[in-house]
Amino acid sequence: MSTERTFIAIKPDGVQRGLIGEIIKRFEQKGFKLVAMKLIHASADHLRQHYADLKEKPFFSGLIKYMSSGPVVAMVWEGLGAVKTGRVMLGETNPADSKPGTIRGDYCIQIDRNIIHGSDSVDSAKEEISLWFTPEELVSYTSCAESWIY
Ligand code: IDP
Ligand code: MG
Repeated sequence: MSTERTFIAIKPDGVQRGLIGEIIKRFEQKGFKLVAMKLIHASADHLRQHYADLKEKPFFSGLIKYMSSGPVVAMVWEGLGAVKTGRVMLGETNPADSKPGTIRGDYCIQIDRNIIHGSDSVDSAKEEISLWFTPEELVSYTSCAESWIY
């Protein structure tokens, strides 16, 4: 495993339902390092770019409407295997297939209201991070998760 960065976003329903703290807590307590974070009401155009690979899907317009319906918490988390482990922490795309203990398994029911996004590969993480953040917004600091005793 290598140190990676993944793009995680709490979707509008997660924000509206008061799940920001719970979700951040899981990534923080897992041991990942928060590198960037902002609350942002993204435009439909921005979200069309973010989900460009899904533009032919029948649910695409509904997805853009959902994602632009309110603010999202956009974050970058860093650590060993952060992309793959982040996806495991999220659960499956369909909450009905997500095991208890995962974020989607614990907090949602519907595939079209599944409260959280996470990059699915190191390459897509890089693209998503550059879409949502400027290089200056990626903060450089040392966390306890990097100190010698850890
Ligand atoms: P992922 O978020 O687990 O990576 P993707 O297949 O990339 O799943 O789909 C992106 C998002 O599109 C999902 O998180 C979900 O919000 C929505 N979505 C995926 N499949 C469906 C569907 O069949 N109906 C409605 N929305 C869907
Ligand atoms: Mg995806």
